[in-house]
Amino acid sequence: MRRVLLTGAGGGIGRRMRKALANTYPILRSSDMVELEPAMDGEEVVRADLTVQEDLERIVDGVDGIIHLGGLSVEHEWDDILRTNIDGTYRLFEAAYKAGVKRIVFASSNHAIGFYPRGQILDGSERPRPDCRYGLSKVFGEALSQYFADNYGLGVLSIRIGWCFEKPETQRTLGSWVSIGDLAQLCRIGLETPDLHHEIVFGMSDNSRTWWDNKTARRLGYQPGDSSDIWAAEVDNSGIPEPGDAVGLAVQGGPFASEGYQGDPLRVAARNAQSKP
Ligand code: 15L
Repeated sequence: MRRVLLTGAGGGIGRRMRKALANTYPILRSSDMVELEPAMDGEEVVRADLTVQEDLERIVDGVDGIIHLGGLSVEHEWDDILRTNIDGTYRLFEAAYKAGVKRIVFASSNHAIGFYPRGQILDGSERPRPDCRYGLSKVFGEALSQYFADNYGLGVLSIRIGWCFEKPETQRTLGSWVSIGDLAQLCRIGLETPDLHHEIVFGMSDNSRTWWDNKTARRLGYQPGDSSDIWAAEVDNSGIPEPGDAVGLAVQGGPFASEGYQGDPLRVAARNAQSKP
């Protein structure tokens, strides 16, 4: 890997990932549609809109591998999800393949499986259960990754990222927390593992209280260096109620599966209808 493209480099994870990957590859090409901080040593900074074809072709040119964090990272109206996360991701993969890129790390999300009940252990082999339109777009991205691996021979790692913030705040995020260092390690596994076809792993640290068995990541050599366990007592004693309605509290996706999430009127009507005797 000589030149690695990082899309979404201006987002919450992207800004930290830039620093975590600094000096890992000879050139890191960081791109986003928003203005980025000035380039560090060994970095190129490129302004690009993933919904504009010429921009896509420009950012993938001369690249060996891609970490695709770009796109919408929470629920939005369907038209926006369709344009950015579905059409934009397809076009990025296609442009990458045409430009000779061999590896992609796809930032999937735990919301691809957010409607599984809490307590059910998942290992990535089960069928998807998206908890919102955003989660649905991540299921599309995982299927797209499989298709590009099977059809075009691209090596792809889909990472179902959990809670990648400074620290966990709720019982749910104690299970799904991932440090930026551990997530960077997973990205490197996706870019550097020889003979990778397509695998789905969980973007989580070494958390004791979790619903995910990350055995595929371990098989690929993942050795997480962090754990949410150090915050377990703080979260247990915080007294802060977990956000979400009864459905959200019962499933792994939490607030993303809750009635009020992003004010989806269809969901509100459906929940009302379901709760009638
Ligand atoms: C995600 O996919 C989001 O990008 C992030 O902002 C968090 O909300 C996270 O999921 C979560 O599961 O809470």
